[in-house]
Amino acid sequence: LVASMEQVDQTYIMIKPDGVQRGLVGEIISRFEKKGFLLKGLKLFECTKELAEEHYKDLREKPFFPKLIDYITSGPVVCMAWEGVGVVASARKLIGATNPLQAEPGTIRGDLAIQTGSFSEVVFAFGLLKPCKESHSHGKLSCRNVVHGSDSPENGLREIELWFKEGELCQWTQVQAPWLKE
Ligand code: RTP
Repeated sequence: LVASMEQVDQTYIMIKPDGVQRGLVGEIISRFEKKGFLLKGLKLFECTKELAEEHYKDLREKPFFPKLIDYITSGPVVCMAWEGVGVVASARKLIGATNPLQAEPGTIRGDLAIQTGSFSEVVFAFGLLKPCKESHSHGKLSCRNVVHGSDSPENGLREIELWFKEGELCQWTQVQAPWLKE
């Protein structure tokens, strides 16, 4: 019964434009669903530059920021709110490391992505450049890693509020076998 006494959190998960373009929407939703988290909100959405900039405001000073904004606004994204005990950290584990080439097999990025920018991935493969977080991206777009997940419960709430309007989230509970919560 330990889990039921812990705090229930919410996290904002977003399938990025490359995930939508590559037809990975079902696969990615399925991983969170099968894990057992509760889906509270879901929509396909084309975001504005302003919204993308607000979402990533902590990265404003990063050299890859303009490319990151171009990437996130390059096509529709799938916005999701997921709820559960420990959902923020658990979702980050399911997603895997930021750089898909470094993400462990079994994670979403480890299983489904390699792309780190059109030019850079070739250079990385030969060890001539450090990928992603550790250096500037030389590709046309910032690190394409199919999915986003909030990095703290506070950011989970902030991001859900940012991406969803009132009335877009459903307050429902799942009828579960009692042993799932033991
Ligand atoms: P996310 O917020 O999307 O889950 O990613 P994260 O915490 O794993 O990584 P973060 O450092 O917050 O970066 C946000 C997104 O920016 C892109 N990125 N590009 N050098 C680069 O080109 C570079 N580094 C990061 C990635 O799309 C990353 O997910």
